[in-house]
Amino acid sequence: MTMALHTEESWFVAGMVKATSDMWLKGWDERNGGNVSMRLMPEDVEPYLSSWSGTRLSPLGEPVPELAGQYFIVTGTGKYFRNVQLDPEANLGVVRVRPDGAAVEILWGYSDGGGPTSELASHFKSHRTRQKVSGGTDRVIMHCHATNLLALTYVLDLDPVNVTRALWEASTECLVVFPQGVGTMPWLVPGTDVIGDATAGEMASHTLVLWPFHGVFGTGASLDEAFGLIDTAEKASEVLVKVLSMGGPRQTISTQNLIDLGKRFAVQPMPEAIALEKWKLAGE
Ligand code: 2HA
Ligand code: ZN
Repeated sequence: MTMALHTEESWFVAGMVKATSDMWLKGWDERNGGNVSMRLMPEDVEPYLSSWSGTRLSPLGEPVPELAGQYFIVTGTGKYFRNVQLDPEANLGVVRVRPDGAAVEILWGYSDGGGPTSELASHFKSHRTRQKVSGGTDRVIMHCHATNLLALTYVLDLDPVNVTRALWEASTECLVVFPQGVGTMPWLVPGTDVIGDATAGEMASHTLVLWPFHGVFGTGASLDEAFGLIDTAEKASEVLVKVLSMGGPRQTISTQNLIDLGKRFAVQPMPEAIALEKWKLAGE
């Protein structure tokens, strides 16, 4: 007889605990701020399936039939990232999308009766888009309130090309880590299908999407990749906030420097952001 494995000891629960704990310690996820989802493959869930007895359903606002049958581990609605490590089973859940894509089955977790994040529409619509454009490689969607990225949305001209160029110049590694640049959108009400559609639309051509005056969405093949992406953009934003606070840049990375970087690291930088001569603040 084989013993059922404990879900709390799985690599995916351990990974979510580490990601949410690190995000809390970074100061990106006050109170119940932020949410993370990761696609689990059949071989990831197989050792645990027989121990999952959950039968609760949680409906989706708009169906996502493209994700039918897929498994995800998702942070819970209203949950505090700082508490995930204390009780993963109450703060996280594993769900499977129903065959019609109109609801998810809660297989494990949300043990106090909760459900998946209020931003599930943005997550699932973004998963749908990233699965298409990455050929299935991208498995993580991560949302948080990264402080300096959020602060910059109050002063930068929010055109995606402008934001991309400003961040690329704020730290040398940025162009290499997000060559496709940063997507943006107008302020929208969170927790809706409207913001979900806008986010997923930007995710078609960017791995990072800014929600003005709110936060950021990032994607990647793993929790490390999505976290590292947001961390890199947030670090550059912190530098830029300091530079602006010192009166603005007196010198910077040049267009030729950016082109050379792209060549050395074999990435194709967003052409419009290479072509932009000078990024600007809002109203300039
Ligand atoms: O989960 O961050 O955008 C709380 C939020 C909503
Ligand atoms: Zn948020």
